[in-house]
Amino acid sequence: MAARRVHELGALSWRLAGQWRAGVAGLGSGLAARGAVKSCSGYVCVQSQRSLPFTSPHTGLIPLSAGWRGYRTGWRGQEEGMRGWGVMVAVGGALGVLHSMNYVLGEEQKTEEEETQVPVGGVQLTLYQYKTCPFCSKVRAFLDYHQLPHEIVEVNPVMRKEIKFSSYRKVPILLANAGCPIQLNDSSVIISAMKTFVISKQKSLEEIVSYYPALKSTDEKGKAVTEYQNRYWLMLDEQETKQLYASKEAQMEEMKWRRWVDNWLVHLISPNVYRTPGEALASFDYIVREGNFGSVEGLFAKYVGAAAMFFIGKRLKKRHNLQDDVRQDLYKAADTWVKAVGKGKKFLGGSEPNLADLAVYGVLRVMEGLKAFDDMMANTKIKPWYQRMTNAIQEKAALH
Ligand SMILES: N[C@@H](CCC(=O)N[C@@H](CS)C(=O)NCC(=O)O)C(=O)O
Repeated sequence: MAARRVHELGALSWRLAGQWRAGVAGLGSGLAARGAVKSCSGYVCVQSQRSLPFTSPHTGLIPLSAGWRGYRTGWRGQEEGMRGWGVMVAVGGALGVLHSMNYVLGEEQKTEEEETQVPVGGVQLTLYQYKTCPFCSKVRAFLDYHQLPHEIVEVNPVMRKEIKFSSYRKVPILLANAGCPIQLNDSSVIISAMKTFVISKQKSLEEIVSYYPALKSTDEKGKAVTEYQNRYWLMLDEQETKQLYASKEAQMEEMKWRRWVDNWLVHLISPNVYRTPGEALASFDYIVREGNFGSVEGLFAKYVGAAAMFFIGKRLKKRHNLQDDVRQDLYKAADTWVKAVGKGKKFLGGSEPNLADLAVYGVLRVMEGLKAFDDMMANTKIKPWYQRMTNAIQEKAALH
């Protein structure tokens, strides 16, 4: 049991979890408790099936206002997400009493401001995540760039009790609460649905989400697979589409590269960050530091998880047909991406990042601070684009 759990620990080990589970079938079933979130009407609005919600009618759902665009955003979610890490202590200790006082005063002002930042539709977003999970990082990059305020709940990867309300047992999960919670599963569905919601003037979020149904099937090995229809498609009318994309090609290109991120780029992360025993240990050290672990749990995770992932990384390398030297695939992907962006352009989206830029950035960012990231920066042409992305997201944050 303990070994299975450790296996689930790595947020970078999203692939591993399934493999491990298959190996020790049955042990984890107790963890996947079906849950329900009580809504305003006392009814369960959140999907409790493994499929995406909203294929069946929900009682008590409040249609979300299309006035989302009009509201001012803030960074409360981010700040609260960091609360557990003792931000106050760090800031107070580092900057001294005077600075701390300024900070406290600043916080008070911010709190007042935040009270005026309630979205028109009353929609509150909560992102359930592992900080170092590439899928979650992708969603965060999207939310941050679009200045959509959100609370962050760091899920404990061992028990995952923070998402016990959900029968969908992966992260990211985005809960949009407009009186009743609407649950969005899968990073690309979350991004497509939320982008549609930000732009579309006609549709409620509930309606938008209904356009991304979950399709369940079994693969050739008899394993259950869930696919989401329209995953990369934005549900916009002709006029909205024309406003967003300079051309049909630009729209298709964005979809193509978003797919590439999910089908190829993410698979390069684990084999690269767990490439050697030393790198695997450094990766798990980072995962444990950033994640929501108990202290004993964390220690256990660090060493056992690193050892397990070193071997699993090799298996993943084979499964995805990576070269023996996995760095070469990472370098190639980075340079392929730079080439796709093009010479005279800042981003694939032109002067502003599009959803593909945000997806690539979100995935690569989880390697920051690790050797694989430094090697990629040193051996490819991706650095200027990456820096522009970092600046673009920081500039948005600075506006608030
Ligand atoms: N296709 C999903 C993949 C999400 C995913 O695999 N998440 C991993 C964490 S990185 C997870 O929650 N794994 C837990 C599990 O498989 O039980 C997405 O894009 O959101």
